[in-house]
Amino acid sequence: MPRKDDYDTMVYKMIRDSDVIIEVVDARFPSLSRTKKFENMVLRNPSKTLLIAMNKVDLVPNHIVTKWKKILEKERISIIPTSARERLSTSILRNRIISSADKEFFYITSCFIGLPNTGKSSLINILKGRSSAPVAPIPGFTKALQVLRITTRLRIFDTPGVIPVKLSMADQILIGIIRPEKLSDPVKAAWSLIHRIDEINPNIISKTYEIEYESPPEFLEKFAEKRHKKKKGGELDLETAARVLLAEHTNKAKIPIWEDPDKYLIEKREKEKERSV
Ligand SMILES: Nc1nc2c(ncn2[C@@H]2O[C@H](COP(=O)(O)OP(=O)(O)OP(=O)(O)O)[C@@H](O)[C@H]2O)c(=O)[nH]1
Ligand SMILES: [Mg+2]
Repeated sequence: MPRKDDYDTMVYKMIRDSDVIIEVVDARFPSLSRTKKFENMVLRNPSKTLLIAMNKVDLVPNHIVTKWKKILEKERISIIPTSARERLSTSILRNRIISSADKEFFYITSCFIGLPNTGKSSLINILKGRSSAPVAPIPGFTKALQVLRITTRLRIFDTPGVIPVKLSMADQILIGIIRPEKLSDPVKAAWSLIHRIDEINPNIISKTYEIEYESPPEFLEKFAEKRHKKKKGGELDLETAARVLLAEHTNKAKIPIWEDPDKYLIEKREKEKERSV
């Protein structure tokens, strides 16, 4: 498996060679799943265009998607809310890629970048009209660059997802970009997921699983009980329960959770105020 630096270098090269760069972010976590480092590389170069596909909008209520779109457009970024699953706005995306490219050149090269599991390969497959880029509910599924001819004019590069260094482990688990089986301590990872979700929406886990709890460890114990995850001696098998919870979140998006756009705006304004003092 290539090292993180190799992934970064690969993505940098792709951006360098592309006219239009599509950053695919998860519509549930539009702020957390952006990679500013790559965005800035595109924005520094006036001959390149950055489009953000806010994918998986089927997992978020419409009014939240609309709010995020407005907020990010104020930052002068072109946002296209999409759902590869429900084939929403995928032709809009294709047309925007083609219309954004420099008209002088007939051939357009574009690349899809973003965190693992955001739906890059799924979107490309829809643009192409048949499955060509392998897709899986497994973060880090695309391992190497893949070039796909979408039309005679348009070539698209699919890139492996890159995890930004700045993202905390709790946020990586929240966004679902780490394979649950790769976590060495699933119990701690599950606690941290529960804690992080409670911070964003304190009632959503108990509503989803119909379990009342005071703390993440208590939730996991009750969850193990409810799912009959027990060791041979009858003792609760917290490790298996934790893996089930993590897999349901990462692979099936079972808990309806998303970043609050209003909170994002408040925090952003506070940061700007601090900077101006
Ligand atoms: N609900 C929902 N799931 C989606 C959508 N698009 C993709 N997925 C699912 O998300 C998972 C990851 O999709 P991929 O297309 O493999 O994602 P990727 O960004 O190419 O992932 P890497 O190759 O790991 O970087 C798969 O289980 C897809 O079915 C969407 O619009 N909505
Ligand atoms: Mg992929």
